[in-house]
Amino acid sequence: MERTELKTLGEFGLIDRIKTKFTNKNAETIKGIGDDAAVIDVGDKYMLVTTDILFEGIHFDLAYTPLRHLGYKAVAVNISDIAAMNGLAKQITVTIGLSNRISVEAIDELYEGIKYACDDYNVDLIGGDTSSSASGFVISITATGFVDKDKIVYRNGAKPNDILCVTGDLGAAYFGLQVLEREKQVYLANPNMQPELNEKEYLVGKILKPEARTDIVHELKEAGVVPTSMIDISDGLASEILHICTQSRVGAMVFEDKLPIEDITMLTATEFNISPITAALNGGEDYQLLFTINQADFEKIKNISDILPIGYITADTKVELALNSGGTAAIKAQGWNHL
Ligand code: TPS
Repeated sequence: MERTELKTLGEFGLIDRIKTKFTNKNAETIKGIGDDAAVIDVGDKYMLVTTDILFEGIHFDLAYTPLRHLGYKAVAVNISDIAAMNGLAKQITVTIGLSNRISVEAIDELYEGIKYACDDYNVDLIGGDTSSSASGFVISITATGFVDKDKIVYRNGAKPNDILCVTGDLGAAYFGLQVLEREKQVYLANPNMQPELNEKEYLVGKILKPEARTDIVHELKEAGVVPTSMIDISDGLASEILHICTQSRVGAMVFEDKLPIEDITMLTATEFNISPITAALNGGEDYQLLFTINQADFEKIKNISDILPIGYITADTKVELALNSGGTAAIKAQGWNHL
């Protein structure tokens, strides 16, 4: 029997391999594996289904992650996937894997965060499962949502000359994580030291309590426009642009000087001696929406704050960054890859 290391396939290679083994049998299944959410025809609307799993040690470290925030984030990242299809989430199920390290009070806190997110995003908790876990704490959420049939947006609709937009700043969550990791090391070396997080609050907030951009879904609807393609930025801008371009069979030109990076992100990047551009491209966990839109429709939304043009789609399949120093560099998928 052949044995191939998972690393040789990577996360996306593995998804493609699974996808080729299944074909859809039901006419209601409009889209299965391969977008931010699956799409099911339920009559006058499409239903959207997505799921995300978070593992202790891979997605969060309980040393610096309050369970209230973890609950909120686990909901928000699913709602972000529904938003990436231009839909709004309505229901979630929550599955948790627990060890006896976790107290009843800690679980109460987790569900406080889940409830907070359910109220913020107008979502109902409708079920789930509970088990013990031998590999640390695990939380997996499935979300369902809905979108009008004529408003659904996939990853594969980008067209040459479309404008490429993001919905907020990038790289902050990455530096939030760096700050938390640094403070953890300081604490482990000397538990009496107080963590210095005050001026880093913005960054730490971005990693611990990300928001799903459902406000943008509402704004696009109000403006009467539908993007040609959309995705949410979980693995990093570079990786997500490549998903859109590969699936749409197009390329893109992104301008380095248009990448939205906050001052505090810039300052912290200098402190850590890490390029802020690399963090913006590959840091991940920004949970902003990345979308393409035709030029006429872009005119109708260009004054909405937080919708920022960063480049355009090209007919050839090169995906490039126009550098401040002149010239261009290829954008490569160096985003977060779990395998
Ligand atoms: C303790 N991290 C985890 S998942 C992910 C990133 C950038 C991308 C999206 O994942 N280690 C700890 N906490 C973290 N937040 C990270 C690493 C960074 P997915 O593809 O599963 O949505």
